[in-house]
Amino acid sequence: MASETIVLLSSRELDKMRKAGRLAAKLLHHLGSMVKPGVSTLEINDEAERWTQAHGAKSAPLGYNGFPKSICTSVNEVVCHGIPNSKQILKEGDIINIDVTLIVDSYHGDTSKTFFVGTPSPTAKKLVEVTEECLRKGIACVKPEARIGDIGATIQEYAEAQGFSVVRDFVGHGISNIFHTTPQIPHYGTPGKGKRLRAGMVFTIEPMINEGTWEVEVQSDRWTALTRDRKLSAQCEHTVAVTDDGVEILTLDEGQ
Ligand code: EYF
Ligand code: CO
Repeated sequence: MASETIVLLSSRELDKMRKAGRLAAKLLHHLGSMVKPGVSTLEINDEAERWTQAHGAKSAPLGYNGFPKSICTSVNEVVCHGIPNSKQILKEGDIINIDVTLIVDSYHGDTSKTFFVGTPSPTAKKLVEVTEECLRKGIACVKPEARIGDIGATIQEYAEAQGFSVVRDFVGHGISNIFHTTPQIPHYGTPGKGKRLRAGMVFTIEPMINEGTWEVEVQSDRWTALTRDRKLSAQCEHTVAVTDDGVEILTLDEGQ
């Protein structure tokens, strides 16, 4: 991180973040409807790119640090940053995280969700449900004067009580007209530690929860992170703003 300063967004900037967040949520919902056995992750990527351009937005991952595609598609043991591929065909029982980040009027909306391909195994179902609850519990910690460590501690306590582990190597991040900025938001930690939250801060919370070990490896493609034990990993993500009286989730679709 270039600086430890955490920028507070103006109400004009928050309006732009709302627009980007809402559009990202709409795209994620749309891509979720494509998740079926027989569909390739490249087909999902290509529809994301087509839809993004048709809505006058830009995909942030494409070309970011050289990333080759418009979305991340992380299947089963892939923790994050999976690269869509024509040879990767979804099959019954898989889980797939689709992670989209859109740029609208220079501001970013970043959201992800893990979808079931057909009927999940009992373990996959529990892992995804626990991951979604981790995100809900993390978001519920967000209010002025709370500490960044409160978010991670709450997520870690719940995930581990359910028999799962929390990935350490990737964290949530500040986001605005910059894709990744301060603060970092770990999904593990100690209550009462870390910087205090202030109204106007905007960041992602994006817990990656593993069936087995929390340790990850990065593949030789230099992007794809997978569990060291090759057991399942799930993730979900929202972009949130700290408000005067709590939190606003910026990446909700209408009706969510
Ligand atoms: C070695 C990237 C850089 N980073 C984050 C950059 O949606 C995201 N987070 O919620 C997200 C998506 C992408 C991303 C796509 C590319 N990157 C990935 C892996 C390694 C790395 O630097
Ligand atoms: Co994301």
